Order: sequence, then structure tokens, then C-alpha cells
Amino acid sequence: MTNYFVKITHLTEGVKKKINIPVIWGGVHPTVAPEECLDIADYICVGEGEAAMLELADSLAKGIRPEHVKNIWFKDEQGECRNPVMAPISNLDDIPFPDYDLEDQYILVGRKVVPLSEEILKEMVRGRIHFNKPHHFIYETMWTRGCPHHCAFCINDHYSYLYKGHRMVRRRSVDNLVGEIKSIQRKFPWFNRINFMDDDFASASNEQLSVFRDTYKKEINLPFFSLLSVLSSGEEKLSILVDAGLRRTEIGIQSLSPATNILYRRKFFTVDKLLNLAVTVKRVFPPKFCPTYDVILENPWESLDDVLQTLRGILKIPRPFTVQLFSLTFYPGTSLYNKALQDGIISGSEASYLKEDHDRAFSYLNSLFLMINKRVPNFIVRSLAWKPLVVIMESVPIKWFLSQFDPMYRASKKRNLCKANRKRFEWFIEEFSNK
Ligand code: B12
Ligand code: SF4
Repeated sequence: MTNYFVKITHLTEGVKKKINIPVIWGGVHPTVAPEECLDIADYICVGEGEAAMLELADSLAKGIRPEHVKNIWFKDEQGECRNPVMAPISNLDDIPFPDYDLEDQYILVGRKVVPLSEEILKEMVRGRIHFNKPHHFIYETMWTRGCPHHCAFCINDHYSYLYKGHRMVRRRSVDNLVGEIKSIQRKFPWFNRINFMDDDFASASNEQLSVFRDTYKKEINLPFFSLLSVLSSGEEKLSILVDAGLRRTEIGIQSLSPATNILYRRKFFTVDKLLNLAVTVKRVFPPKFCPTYDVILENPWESLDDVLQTLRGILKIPRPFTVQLFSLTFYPGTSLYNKALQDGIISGSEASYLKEDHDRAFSYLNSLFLMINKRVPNFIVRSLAWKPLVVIMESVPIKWFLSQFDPMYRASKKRNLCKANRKRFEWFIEEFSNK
């Protein structure tokens, strides 16, 4: 990912100093910014990697220059080669299940690279890390690749250009998906939760979701999590999913300002749609169910009125729920990144490379959103969101004063400094190159 660029650059440079071995990079960042990645790694994979990696390995093993391997970019003494992008895999069932054989897998634990054992795996997938649920052992997988939407801040915006003319939303057969989960259960019967990390699990049709529900309940029957988009979820879909075992969900609101939703290319998203969905969620899920709604803050184009519109809209959602707050981060390759460059909001890459979405400034306005999670009664938050008061509290001297008391803000500044410090990785490179 983009915010690992600095870390992985240090790591790659360190590894290459120690071992004479080709390094290949793939994933989101090499896909959106291949040129700069090619300055550091030997090979770059732009887009999907399964077929490209096989063909590249095959060419290298045979000593053939991989100038014919689609998706692969590289530089050598004969010059630079930027192969075109191959069509995205159309039948996801053709991809083998993820490799969970513990032989030949290594993992970093503390400061040691060690063979991956079942005990370590179990610790890694424990729900404690993200959800404070130590008795949950979570298996993560995906049913679909791609998203039917292309919000201006998201990687799917870039994919819609990169793969123009191709069908981007692809879905595995339910048998294939359930087959993967069953095979993992045979190996590790202690997995007791499933996270479906699809961009929008509800983008499937009602019929497809019904087939999923019937097979999943019969063959797996474990509580599961999925990400949903408000643009795709209706009452019928939600009811099917709850019946199938959906017990935790995260839904993107991002903003409730119409102007911002035009900017984000989410103009179909309105307060009414959100409230309809929130009421449906309340109706179809078991009592005390607590959904998470994602919100993007710190958008430099938003006025105070835009932000307060979002806050007031959220306060209309029936409780309980939590909000997950992100700070707008400009990722290369997206329309919003290009607009931010054009408008002089960012000057180049550093902004998104060193920032993490959760690195929010400590401000009065942001803390009004945080109060929702602290269960502060709505009438208090509404009063504190009185515009003249917010204007005073958001003035530069008061903002600066408040930031001095914020541990997260200080930690994020420190973290960015650490990221720029190559020494931090030296012990790891040493450890890695000994293996
Ligand atoms: C699932 C997911 C998560 C999960 C990951 C769970 C897990 N255990 O893997 C969670 C919730 C933890 C997560 C967290 C974050 N995420 Co996330 N996440 C995603 C999501 C929705 C799917 C990723 C995925 O698995 N895709 C499916 C696989 C098959 O596709 P892929 O990753 O692109 O990989 C293919 C190719 O890129 C290539 N490839 C990938 N790696 C390699 C390596 C080699 C060597 C080769 C040859 C090829 C290759 O081959 C793959 C198969 O074809 C994407 C959105 C998306 N649609 O991709 C965002 C996304 C990757 N996340 C994003 C971000 C920003 C984050 C966070 C930084 C947010 C935050 N601050 O909290 C954190 C980082 C956490 C961390 N420590 O890593 C951004 C990255 C943007 C960018 N430019 O870097 C994305 C693109 C969403 C967006 N905003 O557009 N995320
Ligand atoms: S709905 Fe979510 S995953 Fe889909 S394009 Fe928008 S932000 Fe990205």
C-alpha cells in the first residue's frame, strides 16, 4: 500500500545490499505508481499478480528476459520494459485456494523471523487485535473482486481506468467459496468467525445472496462480518445476510454533504437513504446489534457547514452504533489525488505516503464525532455543535492549544519521523538476510 512505500523501500535496499536476489513488488501502490517503484525494485507487477507471477518465475527460471509477460515492468541493461496490463481474471474459481500449508512459511515475531506454527497463526488471527474479542479466531477471505462504484478517493476509481472495457466485479461460485472455508476448517477447526473483505458484499443480486445463504448455512454456519455499501444494501438483501449469519458490519457514510458527495462521486448518497438503511438495520438485525459507520473527516474542500451537516445527519441514526473516523488521504491514481494536486492542496507524494488514514488532528470538530462513540447524549453533542461555538473552538490559537494535549497527534508526528529513519529497519534486514 502507498503508506508502506518508505518502509518497503528501506527494506528492499537493505535486503539487496545483503543478498543478490531479484526483488518484485506488487499490490496497490506498484499498480498506481509503477514508475517510482521501478526505481527501487527489480520487477513491478501492475494489476493482478497470479498469472503474471507464474509467467515471470517461469521466464526467470529458464533465463528468458520477461519482455512478453503482461503486467510486469522492469529495467535492465537492455533498457526499460513496460508490458501492457492483461485483462483481469474473469473466472475467479480458476485461482487455487490460499496457501495455508505451514511448511515454508516464515513470519516476523517480535524481532525474530521464525517458521509459522499453528500456535502463532492462531495468535495472529485472534479477534483481540482489532475487535477486542480474544475468543474469536477470524478467517478472512473474499467472494468478489471489484466494486460496482468508483468513488473519487478509492482504488476502484483507478481500476475503472486501468481496466476500461473489462468487467471489474467478478464473483466466485458459492461452491468454490464454501469449499475454501471447508478446506481451512479441516486444517484448523478452531476458526470460528469469517470476515468477508469484499469491497461491497451486498453488490451481489438477491438471488446470488440467497444461494450463498442456503449453502453457507448448511455447510459452514459461522457468524460472519462483511463490508457493505449503502448504495447496494436494501431491506431484502440485509434480511438474507442476517439470516445467513451476518453479525458485524461496516458501512461507508463518508459524508452527508451533497456538495461533498458530488466531489466523491457518491451523489446518489443522501441523508434519507442513510436513515432508511439505518432503520432497516435496526429492524432486521438482532437486538443490541451495533453497526459501524465510516466517516471521512478533514476534507480541505469542505466548509464548516458541510461537516456539521454530516454530524447532524449521523445524530439522527438510531443507537447503538459506532463511527469509524478517517482523515481524507490522497492516494495516487485517484481522481481526488489529481484534483488535490491541481488545486495546490498537496505538492507531491509525501502527503499520502507518510500519512495514515487514522492520523486525525485533535480538534474540537473531530472530537464532536468521537463523542458519539463515547455515548454522549445527542442533545449535548448537538448543543456543542452550535456553529458560533465551533467557529471559536476551531480558531487557530485554540486548535494549536488543544493539539498540545493530544497523545495521538504527538504519536503520529513521532511515527512519521520514525518512518524517515532508515536505521529502524536495520535489525530486520539483518534478521531477514540470515534466513
Ligand atoms: C481487505 C482490505 C483491508 C483489510 C486487510 C485484511 C487482510 N488481512 O488482508 C484491512 C481492514 C485490515 C485493511 C486495512 C487497511 N487498508 Co485496506 N483494503 C482492503 C481491500 C478492501 C481489499 C484488499 C484485497 O485483499 N484485495 C484483493 C486482492 C486479491 O487484490 P490486491 O490486494 O490488489 O492484490 C492483487 C494485486 O495487487 C497483486 N499483488 C498484490 N500483492 C502482490 C505482491 C506481488 C509480489 C505480486 C507479484 C503481485 C501482488 O496480485 C493480487 C492478486 O491479483 C482494499 C480495496 C481493494 N479493492 O483492493 C483496501 C485498500 C488496499 N486498503 C487501503 C488502506 C489505505 C488501508 C489502511 C492503510 C487504512 C488504515 N489507515 O487503516 C489499512 C492498512 C492496514 C495494514 N496494517 O495493512 C487502500 C490502499 C490505498 C493505497 N493506495 O495504498 C485500499 C486500496 C482501499 C482504498 N482506500 O482505496 N484493508
Ligand atoms: S463503495 Fe467503497 S469500495 Fe466501492 S468504490 Fe466506493 S469507497 Fe471504494
